[in-house]
Amino acid sequence: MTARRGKLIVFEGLDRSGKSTQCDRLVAHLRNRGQRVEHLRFPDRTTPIGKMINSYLSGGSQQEDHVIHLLFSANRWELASAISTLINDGITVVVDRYYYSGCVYSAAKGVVGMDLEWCRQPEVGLPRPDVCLFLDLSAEEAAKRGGFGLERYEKKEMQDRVRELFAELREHKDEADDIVVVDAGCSVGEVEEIIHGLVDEACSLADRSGLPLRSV
Ligand code: NYM
Ligand code: MG
Repeated sequence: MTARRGKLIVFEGLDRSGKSTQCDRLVAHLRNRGQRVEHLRFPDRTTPIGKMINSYLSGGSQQEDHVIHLLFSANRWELASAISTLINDGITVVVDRYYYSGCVYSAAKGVVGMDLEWCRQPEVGLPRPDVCLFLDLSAEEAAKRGGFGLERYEKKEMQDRVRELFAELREHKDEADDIVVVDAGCSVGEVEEIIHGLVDEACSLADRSGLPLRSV
């Protein structure tokens, strides 16, 4: 029997939608089951590019809109081959935000020419998720969870637009069935249960198909 490859599982959603909590819980759950799991998040603020992104998000520096978009993308590309290696070695990778955030947050700024399609181009070729779990919550509900933070983009109008664009991205011809919407308005435990079911389904589908890791 050939060893199974790991799976690439992505969490997406607005700020305050519960992604980080659910990521932590899924990682713990899979590890409890004896699986080898790596937990990543984007932006990865620890690399030199990630430090530039962190400074931009926290208001410490300015960046031209195309430039910051490409830096977010480059921050994924610097980890792309490491992700592929982990997966080929049988390790599942759980990621808190990925290129979907990259597309919608940049496109939500409304810069002329920077539509979803333009924003998606630098991401083409990245490791493609087995499943993207979109934790769906309105900006109003998200704001009730202790309010948005102080980072750039954490404003109601921006979050509303981001949510609309996530919906548009789900209709994109190349996103096929990768993105699954999860109602993030339920309790943490209920959302977790739903996620376990969806992840099991996506993982067994990948195992049955026997397909190698694909590219965006
Ligand atoms: N963000 C995140 C982007 O604008 N582009 C990207 O490619 C990614 C991965 O960064 N408001 C935005 C979304 C968030 C912010 O993410 C920081 P987090 O998960 O809140 O640390
Ligand atoms: Mg945030």
